[in-house]
Amino acid sequence: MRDQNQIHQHLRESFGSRGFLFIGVTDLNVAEDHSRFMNWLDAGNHAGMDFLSRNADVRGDLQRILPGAKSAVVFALPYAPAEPVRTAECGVEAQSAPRIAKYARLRDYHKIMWQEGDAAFSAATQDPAAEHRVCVDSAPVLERALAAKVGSGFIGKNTCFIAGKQGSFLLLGVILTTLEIAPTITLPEQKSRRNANTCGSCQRCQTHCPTGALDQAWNLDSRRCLSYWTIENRGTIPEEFWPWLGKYWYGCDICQDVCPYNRTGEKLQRSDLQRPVEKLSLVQVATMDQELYERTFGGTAMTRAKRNGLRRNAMIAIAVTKIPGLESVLKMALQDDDPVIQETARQIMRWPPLSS
Ligand code: B12
Repeated sequence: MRDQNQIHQHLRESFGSRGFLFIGVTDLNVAEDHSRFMNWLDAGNHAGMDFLSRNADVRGDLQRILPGAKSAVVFALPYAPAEPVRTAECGVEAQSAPRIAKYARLRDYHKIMWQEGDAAFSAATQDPAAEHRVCVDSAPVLERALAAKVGSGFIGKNTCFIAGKQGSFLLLGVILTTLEIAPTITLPEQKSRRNANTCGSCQRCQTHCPTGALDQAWNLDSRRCLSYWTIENRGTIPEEFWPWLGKYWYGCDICQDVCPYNRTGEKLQRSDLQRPVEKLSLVQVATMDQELYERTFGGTAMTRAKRNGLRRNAMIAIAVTKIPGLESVLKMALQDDDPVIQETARQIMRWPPLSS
């Protein structure tokens, strides 16, 4: 067997030279995390995300994703902007204007992490006989649980993986491999770290979450999470959540923005991943056709919400922040083919703060 410290060192260098953090290596035993995941599902915390319940069993048995897999290598892409974001996206200049989550400001991270994570792993291990599979949101893998097992970080009360002083503005990738690589920390060490409450008495994420989604520490109820409603949900958005779309109209970073570990966190190292901010106004987003949508949002993670999801969010953000142009947006929306866009327009017209 090759010197394991040397393999770890090669992995660290190979991922590091591509602007990633090498988080570590772990075995594939996720039994404890999987039972936590099942309890979370049973309590309905996944809201309408059926993709989580569909493959629920597979998440506990990673050999079903890559037969013969023995180890998982975890790496991360830091994405906190190097410069503080002063101007909000979509042409609105005020500090308090509706914004999008930080990760969404990049070119789509999935493709970058699949391709370059694969290259980093192959260059470091140089074993053509071994099989591997790179997973970035693309397979039923508990990415945070694996990250937390490798020792260079922990799960915060906001449920995010926090790499200590490097913070949590990190996107995670997991590479399952048939290679047996020694874990970066031992089992007893894993256990003691898991039980350590590294957030201490801090509850900032819980108290600042405007919608109470972090009802208990270490538990996120997606039915109350703005990120769920603005990205994953395909229907209309309940009005009780609307006021907060005036702050974030796509995704939400509040529970990480307030986390003390993010004061000094790792910044995006690769400027090539930043995409030029389009100067579209929210009115343009709310009324964009397919061509403008593809030109503006194609190749970014924001396509997850699809064109009509972005339009729906923008319509609500306009109504909430009283940006001029609502009347013409509503007129168009009432004639739209999409029932969710039509219904959102009707909701806005009867929304008490506007109709009174
Ligand atoms: C579904 C999903 C969501 C859902 C549900 C989020 C949630 N908290 O469960 C919604 C749409 C709300 C969401 C939002 C966001 N998401 Co998301 N999401 C996912 C996805 C696809 C699955 C997560 C999942 O299985 N959730 C179920 C819960 C029960 O599992 P879990 O969060 O993984 O928690 C496990 C660990 O905490 C583990 N565990 C290990 N050690 C310990 C120790 C203790 C004490 C405890 C309690 C638990 C624990 O046990 C849990 C169960 O296995 C993952 C990708 C993936 N395949 O993992 C990305 C992922 C979690 N999301 C990510 C991101 C970036 C976000 C957002 C920041 C995006 C945004 N800005 O809007 C927000 C953050 C909101 C938040 N506080 O979680 C990143 C998180 C990176 C990180 N540093 O943690 C991931 C890993 C995607 C990626 N490839 O990087 N997301």
